[in-house]
Amino acid sequence: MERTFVILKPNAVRRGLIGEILKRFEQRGIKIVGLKFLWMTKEQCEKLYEPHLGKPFYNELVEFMMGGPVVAIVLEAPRVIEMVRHIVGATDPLKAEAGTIRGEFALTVTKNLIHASDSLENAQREMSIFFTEDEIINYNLDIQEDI
Ligand code: IDP
Repeated sequence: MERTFVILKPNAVRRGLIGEILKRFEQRGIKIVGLKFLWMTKEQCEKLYEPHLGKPFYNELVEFMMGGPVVAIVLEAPRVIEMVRHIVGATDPLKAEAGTIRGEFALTVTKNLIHASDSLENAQREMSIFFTEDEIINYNLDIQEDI
């Protein structure tokens, strides 16, 4: 079973899209195993976006991500990293397919509503910034036999 890390960015919270986005993961049969509502510290933000340090959009991105509360989520399912990236859509909302979260609700690249890990290595690195291992909850979904 694979895990991935997701953040609902501050504009997703401000626009009242928490439920809409969580619904899309739940209805797909993906299990929520970690969930936190928080205001990111500068340290957390810099760690999360460390691979982008020095890029032209870095400062704008960090400022935006620290401009309001976010929802940090750990999801669990088979092949969940790729599955969630598919549900989220392309980084640039202009290129995100219709039916994806970004394809339906996002307009600009910086404010593309949601972050989702792109590899096993990054998923582990990113979730460890926000969750300790004992904050990840182990339980069974009722639907598990049927997905
Ligand atoms: P991802 O979120 O789809 O994985 P990444 O390439 O990891 O995309 O970039 C992280 C975040 O940085 C993106 O979600 C987006 O908010 C921002 N970003 C990436 N590329 C650009 C850009 O060219 N201009 C402005 N912001 C960007």
